[in-house]
Amino acid sequence: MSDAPTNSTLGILYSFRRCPYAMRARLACTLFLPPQSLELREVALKNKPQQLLDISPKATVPVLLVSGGQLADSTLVDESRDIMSWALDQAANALKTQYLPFHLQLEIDELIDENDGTFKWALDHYKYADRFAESEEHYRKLGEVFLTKLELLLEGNRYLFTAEMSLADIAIFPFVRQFAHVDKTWFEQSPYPRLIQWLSELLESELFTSIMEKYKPWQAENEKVYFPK
Ligand SMILES: N[C@@H](CCC(=O)N[C@@H](CS)C(=O)NCC(=O)O)C(=O)O
Repeated sequence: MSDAPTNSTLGILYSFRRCPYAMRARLACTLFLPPQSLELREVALKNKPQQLLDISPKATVPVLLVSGGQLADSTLVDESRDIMSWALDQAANALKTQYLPFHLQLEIDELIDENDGTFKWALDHYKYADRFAESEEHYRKLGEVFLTKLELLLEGNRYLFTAEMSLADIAIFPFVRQFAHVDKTWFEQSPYPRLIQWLSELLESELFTSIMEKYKPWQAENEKVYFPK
């Protein structure tokens, strides 16, 4: 069976439901692509399909294989931020202007860099503190540097940079969600009321619900799942 994306879809998205990087890719694809543009392949990280390993030796998710007719002509996009950019490139100009306003591009990029760098490091250490030298509180404090920054941004706007959702919100909230889930009681009473509200609105949105639908791990013989709905 050929593994090339079919001509009727824009490509194949390998994803993992609970991965925050995969969430941001699914969020962007849902916002910027027409329904059923992609074939979605849910991956079990402990049992990655050979088709994924063949196209992407580093084998992280998400991975997007953009259709090129034949597999040899297809383009591999194996970083979540690049998948977001690719999806935004497919969108109409009005969406591009909303989600990545020209005058904010640098700031949005820098905030996502910080999320993916120091905040993700603190998040992983907070979540698995028993594997590291310092206490849970120590790593949580390090993560709070970023939470404080987000809280300040939200003082000025409903979303991180403007009154409307931008790429920054989509790229970052799946990671804040993980941070909040380490100790929900602590998060709920933490001194970040705007952040709590922002996260709760995003988590309750139809957009988030739609990308969290559960699928069985992909197998070539199963019926294809198309995405977004
Ligand atoms: N820099 C990558 C990171 C992706 C990543 O690390 N994803 C995790 C899952 S959340 C993964 O695939 N890990 C590989 C594994 O667990 O085998 C991106 O932004 O796409």
